[in-house]
Amino acid sequence: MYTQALNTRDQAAPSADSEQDARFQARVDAELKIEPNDWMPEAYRRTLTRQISQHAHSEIVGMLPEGNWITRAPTLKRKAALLAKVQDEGGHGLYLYSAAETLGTSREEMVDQLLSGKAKYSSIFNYPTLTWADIGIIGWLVDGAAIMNQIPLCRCSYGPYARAMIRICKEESFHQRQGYEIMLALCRGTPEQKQMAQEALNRWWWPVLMMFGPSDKDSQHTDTTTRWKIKRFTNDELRQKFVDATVPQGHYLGLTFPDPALRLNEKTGHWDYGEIDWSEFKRVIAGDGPCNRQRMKQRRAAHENGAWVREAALAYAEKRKARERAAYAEAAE
Ligand code: FAQ
Repeated sequence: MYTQALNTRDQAAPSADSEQDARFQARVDAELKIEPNDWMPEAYRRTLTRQISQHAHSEIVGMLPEGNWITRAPTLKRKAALLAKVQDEGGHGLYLYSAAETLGTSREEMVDQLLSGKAKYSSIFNYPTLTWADIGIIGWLVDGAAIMNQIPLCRCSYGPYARAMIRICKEESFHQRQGYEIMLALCRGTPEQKQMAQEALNRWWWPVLMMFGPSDKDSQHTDTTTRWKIKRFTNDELRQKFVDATVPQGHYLGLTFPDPALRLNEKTGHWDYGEIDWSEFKRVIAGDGPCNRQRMKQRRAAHENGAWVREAALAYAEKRKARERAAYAEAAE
């Protein structure tokens, strides 16, 4: 474990109508935070570990599509911003693994689940970054969608997750702006640059809408996670908020969205959009997207190549501990 071991798994899950369950739900309903050493239903612990670890894996795998462009960024300024952004994503993964560890699963176990293909990560990171405009699109749309989904998570009932999300959202906001600024530069540039921006939007728009998860009627976890105030909005509610916020931004860039059904509904005030191809979503999360195999191969190689760093860090920590123990013993004599 990389964090202090705060908790172990509950041995026996109490029945759904137990007094403990009722007290727990009352705390959640009163908007009190649940902390690592508080009693919690086993299913709450399990679903939070699932969601937070998937979120951590998404940040880590999410470094790959953009990492692909660090050596090819068009200017020094763009390279510096992209490097900082990709490093932030690595940092987000680490805060999130730490938050998940407070629920009793070690980071090693979570990483093993990712590398063995058991754990999911966001579908969006299985699409290729073919041109520089894709880097603009990832910032504008992927980080934009991430913020829409993650701002409500700052109010999540589980304290360590909620607190991690506050810092993450601040950083995501910079990521979104740098992406939109790349898009602005391309759209105000040459006709070829504008065309590159349009083509990137055409390729990424639908996969970004899929990031919010299956439609509410197919979502397995939303009912329980909203009752426990982990999620505050459903997948479809967040998707709609994202479409409403993003379409005017795209129009300001002078771009068109690849959806003939997209129109402002005068009655509701929302942008109506066309049918999402859920068969594509299912294929991608089942491991058969355009880049799934490549992403996992790269992650496994990075993990193996980093083994010596982990060993060296552990050996150094042991040495420091031994030195501290010896100093205490000497002082006590
Ligand atoms: N991809 O019942 P629901 C980022 C799975 S971070 C893959 O609706 P839930 C930053 C879901 O896990 C992006 N799988 O599930 C960045 C479940 O499978 P399971 C990640 C998906 O949990 C930017 C099953 O489908 N963000 O972008 C996806 O209530 C730029 C049924 O679904 C988070 O993780 C998907 N898109 O709602 C980094 C935020 N959608 O576990 C680099 C936290 C659903 O039963 C560059 N997570 N599934 O096997 C959440 O808010 C939720 O977990 C949802 C899914 C909304 C993702």
